[in-house]
Amino acid sequence: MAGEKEIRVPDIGDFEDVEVIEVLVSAGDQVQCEDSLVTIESDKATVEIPSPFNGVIGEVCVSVGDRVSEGVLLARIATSDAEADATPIDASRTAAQPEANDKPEANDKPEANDGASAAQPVWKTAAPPSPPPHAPAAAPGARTAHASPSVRRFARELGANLEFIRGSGNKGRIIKQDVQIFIQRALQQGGAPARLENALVVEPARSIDFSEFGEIEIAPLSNIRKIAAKSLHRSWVTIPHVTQFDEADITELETYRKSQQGEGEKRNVKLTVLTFIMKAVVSTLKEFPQFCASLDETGENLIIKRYFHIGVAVDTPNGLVVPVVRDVDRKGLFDLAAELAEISERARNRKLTQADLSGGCFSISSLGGIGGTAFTPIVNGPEVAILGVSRHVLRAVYRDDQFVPRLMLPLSLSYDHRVIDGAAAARFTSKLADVLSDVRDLVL
Ligand code: CAO
Repeated sequence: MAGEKEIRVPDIGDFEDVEVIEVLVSAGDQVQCEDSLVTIESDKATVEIPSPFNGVIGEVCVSVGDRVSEGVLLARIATSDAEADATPIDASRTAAQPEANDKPEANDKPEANDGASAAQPVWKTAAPPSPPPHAPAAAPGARTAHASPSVRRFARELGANLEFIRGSGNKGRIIKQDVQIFIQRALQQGGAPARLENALVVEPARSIDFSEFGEIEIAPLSNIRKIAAKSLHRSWVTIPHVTQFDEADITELETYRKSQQGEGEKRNVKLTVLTFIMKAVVSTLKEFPQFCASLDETGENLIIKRYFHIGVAVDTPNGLVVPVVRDVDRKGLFDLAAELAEISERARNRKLTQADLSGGCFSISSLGGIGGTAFTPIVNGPEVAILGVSRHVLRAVYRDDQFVPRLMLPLSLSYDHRVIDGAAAARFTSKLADVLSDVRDLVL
């Protein structure tokens, strides 16, 4: 008989109060008998509940998160004469079936191991994994991936995130072949693992026409900025960063530096604080070799470098570049100062070569000449740490029962927490502060 029919949760064995994890249809959807309507999940299994009729869904009576038991109304469906005459599937067949019976949907392409008969209510005995901790919550109206448990399992095995796959099956359902094509494309594109499961899943940015709100100007990014943006972004999303703050008393260092001004003028070199910091960093790296290192591609080995090439962030009109000063341990302060001036000049004039930009062990980003009290620099991967330096400040420091004026240099050490523990980072900055406070270590 034609008319409206109710679709209720069939006998689902010993399962009671089971959560609806997916609603696969909406009001107005045309469904065929045995098309899946909702997926429910207990701690032992997931099951898709199929429609027992052909027809058009009039109302969906459950939502994701609802808990259901046998007999609960799932949906109302308008059936035609012929459809109503179709034998509804035997609800009792939904009782837990082994995973081997995980049948393909009518729309799936035949799969060697997935059985050949038409779809039945599909059980899967292992609960699906939780979404990755940083996966965004589905936004209202976000596309929900529709796929059978067998396809979901297949996607999970290959690490493919169904949210990013466009289904070619009936009503956009994702079939096995869609997953295969997605993985093939991902591998061809090289960088695509960023879209795979367990990787960071980022919603694409919305396109906004800002001119709707006022006058705008479009300024294309320089190539330097685009290249820097890519590596900064990669470091930001792939390295778990922590920043350790500290300060160094550089009162004596500054007195010494000023005393060398005459010598600097003779040599035509300006001995800046940064030169001393580079030497102090190398001296500290020798004591903490894990900061002078990179993780290999497997992430299982630390490659410790026995050379001391230091990258220095240089602010140029076209954007940030990080040329590398080689063998800092083997160079004197004036030679280093001259080299730093020369390489930063070439950076500003866009004269750096690839060799100038490679081979660094550790980077320093000094904003001291500009201002600020502290910041959180991004590790210059594949290095594992970077030192940020801010503007020194003359402060009253309580020492030996009295306040004394001391020149204090703020240090901000960002590090890769996969490689470096917080305690090691605190020891590193303490040691660095000690070295900076005793200028003899740097001069001798
Ligand atoms: N505190 C106070 N003053 C400082 C200082 C500090 N920590 N560091 C430098 N200065 C002073 C210098 O003494 C100098 O003063 P005088 O002109 O009076 O002598 C002035 O600031 C400018 O120094 P400088 O910038 O010419 O030299 P430098 O060796 O300190 O730095 C360089 C060289 C290339 C690092 C710098 O020019 C630069 O580009 N800094 C920006 C780096 C950057 O953008 N980092 C951010 C990257 S992450 O986004």
